[in-house]
Formats: sequence, C-alpha cells, structure tokens
Amino acid sequence: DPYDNDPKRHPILKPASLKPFNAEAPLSLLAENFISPNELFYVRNHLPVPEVDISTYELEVEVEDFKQFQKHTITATIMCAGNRRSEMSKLKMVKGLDWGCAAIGNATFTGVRLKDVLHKVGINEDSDYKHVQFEGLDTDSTGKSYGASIPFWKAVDKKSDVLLAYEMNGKPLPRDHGFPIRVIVPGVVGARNVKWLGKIIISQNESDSHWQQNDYKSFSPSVDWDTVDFKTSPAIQELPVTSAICKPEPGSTVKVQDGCIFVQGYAWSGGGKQIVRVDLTIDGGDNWHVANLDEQDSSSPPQHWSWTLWSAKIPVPKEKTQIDIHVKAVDSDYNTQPEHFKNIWNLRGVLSNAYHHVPINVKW
Ligand code: MTE
Ligand code: MO
Repeated sequence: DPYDNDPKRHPILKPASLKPFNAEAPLSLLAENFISPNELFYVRNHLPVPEVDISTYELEVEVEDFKQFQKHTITATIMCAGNRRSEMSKLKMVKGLDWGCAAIGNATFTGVRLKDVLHKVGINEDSDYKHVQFEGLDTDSTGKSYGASIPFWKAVDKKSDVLLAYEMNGKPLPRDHGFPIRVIVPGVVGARNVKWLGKIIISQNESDSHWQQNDYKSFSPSVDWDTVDFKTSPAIQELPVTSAICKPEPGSTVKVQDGCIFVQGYAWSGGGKQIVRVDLTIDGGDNWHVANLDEQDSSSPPQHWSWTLWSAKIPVPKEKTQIDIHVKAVDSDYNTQPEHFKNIWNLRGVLSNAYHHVPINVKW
C-alpha cells in the first residue's frame, strides 16, 4: 500500500477521503484562531506523501546554498479551489471532494523569495519567460509527479512574495504540508502551492500536468462532461472573494442575548486584496448588518495575503424562532460574492463562492 508511510494526523480532522488523505477542521474551530495551527490546517493531497530524507534532499535549482538567501516571512491564507463545493453540489452533482467551508487556513510561512533565487541565476523581471513550473516529489503509479505553474511575472515582480518555504508557524513544515520545502504563492489557488518541491522549471509553457491542463478550471453552467473542452478555459490562479459563517452551526439552537445572536466567521479574497466589509442579513436581504472585522494582517493590497476573522451581534425580531443567516464579503476592489450557486455552477464545483447561509433555531 503506497499510503502506508503517510504521517499520523490529528483525530479531529474530518476526512473527505483517506487515500489520498484529504481533510478539513471542524468549521466551528476554524475561526477560533487567526493563525491556523499546523495540525488543524486542511490537508489536500492527490497522491501518497513522499518520504524525504533531509540529509540527501536536493532541490534542483542551480544555486549552491539555499539558506544564503534572505529569510522572509509572510502570513498567508491558502484555499483549495474546491472549498465550499458541497454547497454547489446540493444544487446539482459536481465531480470532486465534498468539501465543507474549511478547506482553507491561514499560517505564517518562512523561507526565501523565489525572485531572490532566480536573481542569483541571472533571471529577473526583464527575462523573456512566461511561466514558472513546479514539480512535487509525490508521484502517481506511472511515476509522473504532481505539477503546476504560475505566470512568470508573478514570481519576479518587485512586489512578489512567492516563497520557497521551509517553516510553517515557526516550525519545520509538517510532512502533510510539504516537508522540507513547498512553494507558497500567496493569493493564488491552493493547487499552485506545490508541496515537497523537487524541481523548478522556468519556461515559455505552462506546466503540462493534469492539474494545470485538465483540472482546476471553471466553465459555464451549461457545460457538462459530454461537451467540456478543458483547452477553452484558463487555469485558475488568483481566487475570487469568499466568506463563511463558522458559528453558529447549521441546525443548532442559539440563545438570544440582549435581543441579539452572536455570529462569527472568516472572509478572504485572492490576488492580495483586502476584505473591507462583511454584510449579514437574517431576513433575506431586507436589512443588512455590518460585521466587525476583528483580525486582519497589517499589510495593504496588493500584498494583503491573510484572511479576515469577523464577528457580529445581530438583533432578532421578537416573534422569530427560526432564522437563516446569510453572509457576503466585499474586497478592496469592491468585488463581492454572487447571490446564488445556480448562476456559477460548474461541473468541477470550483470557485464555489455564493453567499453562505446557516439556518438556526433561536431560543428566547
Ligand atoms: N503539491 C503536491 N506536491 N501534491 C499535491 O497533491 N495538492 C495541492 C497543493 N499542493 C498538492 C500540492 C492542492 S490541490 C492544495 S489545495 C494544496 O496543496 C493544499 O495544501 P495543504 O494540504 O497544505 O493544505
Ligand atoms: Mo486543492
């Protein structure tokens, strides 16, 4: 069994699949910490976790000593393109892991900037390349590795924070999260944040991997598996704005206090955008309540990589015993979320970012 050497995991993680291992934290714990603990950070593996012997590990970039480069730390949110897929698939089945709202996490990552490494080998903003490809050390049964690529400019831009990271929350990267080195491409879909990095290729072409070419793309709601042509859509890179209610849990009974209920959650937008507002309604949009933005990182767009944790006290009309809480977020470009999944439905269930809603019972 190629999965025999996978690492031990925290028992509280809720698996979406065991082999390969994919799991998210309970949603009610997610917004407890601005920095997600390593053991509770969602895991998305396509293949068995490779066993890397650190004493013989070599990353194939032609640079002598990796740690000679300046150490750099960023706080960044990583989210799977399929986060919140289960809400979209309720409408009509989609193909993919049935993720809840917790295929997302926020951590500090320490490493060296990819642009510093490239500089050392004479590659900079003016070089004539179009893509940077990454290959993982994890392989499928035919020996082909996990791979992905990002646009070249993103790696060499003056403001680039793309990291070859070796620490997560101040500790060596856990095996599930890419030990010993992974790529962090902040603001960009999880799939390009290649773990167990084995090779970097600077090229004119995108990665030819399955995950770059025939997956992690979105289509019109009218496209089905008979008509889909993956060549017609670009690979997902920067992610659109999303948000979720982490507490209370759907179907739970919540006690009204001082005429209000207390609601907590996260909001995030890709591409280095910042969350500027989170709006909630319990009456289908007749009245809106603005949440407090409790925790954000201090950097500004276009380098605002972290999620925002928010909370709100929402007044409940006296006669109510059942309410449906809805949330939407607004980012620093005034992008907001679509209202319904119907109009953004796609066969892979990616970019599932319509308003999140949680029906609850209230007790007076
Ligand atoms: N890198 C490798 N080498 N193999 C993988 O299967 N999965 C990708 C990405 N990097 C993957 C990978 C996907 S789809 C996601 S969403 C993120 O890693 C998940 O990162 P995490 O497990 O650290 O949360
Ligand atoms: Mo993913």
